[in-house]
Amino acid sequence: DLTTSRFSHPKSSDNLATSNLYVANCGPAVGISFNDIKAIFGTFGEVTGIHPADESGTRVIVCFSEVSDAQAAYGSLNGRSCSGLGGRILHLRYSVPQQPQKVRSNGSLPISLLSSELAIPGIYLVHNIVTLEEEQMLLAAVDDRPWKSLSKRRVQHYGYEFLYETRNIDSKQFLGELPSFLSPMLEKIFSFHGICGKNGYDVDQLTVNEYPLGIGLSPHIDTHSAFDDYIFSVSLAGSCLMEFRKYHHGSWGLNLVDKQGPHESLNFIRKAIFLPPRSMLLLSGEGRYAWHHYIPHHKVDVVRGEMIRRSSRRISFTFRKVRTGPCRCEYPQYCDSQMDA
Ligand code: AKG
Repeated sequence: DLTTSRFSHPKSSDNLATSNLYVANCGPAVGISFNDIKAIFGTFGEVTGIHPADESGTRVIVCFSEVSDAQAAYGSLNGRSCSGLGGRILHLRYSVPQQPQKVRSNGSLPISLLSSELAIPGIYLVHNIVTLEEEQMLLAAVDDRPWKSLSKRRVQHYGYEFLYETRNIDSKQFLGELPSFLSPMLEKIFSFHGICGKNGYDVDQLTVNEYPLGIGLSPHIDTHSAFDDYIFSVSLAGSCLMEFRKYHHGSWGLNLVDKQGPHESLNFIRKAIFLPPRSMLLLSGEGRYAWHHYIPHHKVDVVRGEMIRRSSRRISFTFRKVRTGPCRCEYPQYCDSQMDA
């Protein structure tokens, strides 16, 4: 078991001064090393630690020994172009340490078969959303269309192309309506009254992924500003495990006091669910906005002691609705709309 401290950083920062600053638009993913951060913030006082605020590499927590030093840095740097960082504009808030929590080290991860066992708010698994015949029809339809090869898997995009470099779509490049062979599936998706609202839910973007045996998918949260509240993913032809993880803020990074290096106390809550063929996973709410999802690169998944060999390929149909305005979710620390605002 690992003990980690966590931080929250409420938006109303002005009257909440603490010795910890949450800094957005700053981190290794935007070319700013921890040493650069230490050099800039160190001019305001003793910096005792620098921690990633999440996995994005673009947000950090900078800890000072004195509140007054954090206030000085806040006053000088927040919303201003920072000459030591090539003119980059940093967005700061005060960050509040929370009670340390015990976190499982996750040597062996229990695998859920039902979304009620997984117990992540907003994640639902529906078994047998399509019949065997519908599955064959859907596979034949996509196999009749051109695939685009990525380095490890093949994809097709409908409605709008998903751009992997930006993890977004180009809303000006409409590829056309979703094809009619999808209609039976869309009707079933829309029938999730109660979960998705009484009037059903419209989707206008589909990514089809083909995973060869042993290939998974790296951890990600679908970009908040790109897609709306509900993401539906139908598994066809094969099964896999999907894992979810939620980062404990402040649990890794450059801890200057304990002389820990980056990644030394990497710490997540992890959960996993088994996705059988013809099932549909719905990501919404906290599960869509605050949990990373990914597929381990396994040839065999061990589910409750049983070895389940993956088939030669798994095809997933991921349906999403392109967002038209900024995201206003309740998870600003994961939200590019609210960070960039
Ligand atoms: C994505 O396309 O972003 C996914 O997460 C696909 C998930 C899946 O293959 O089920």
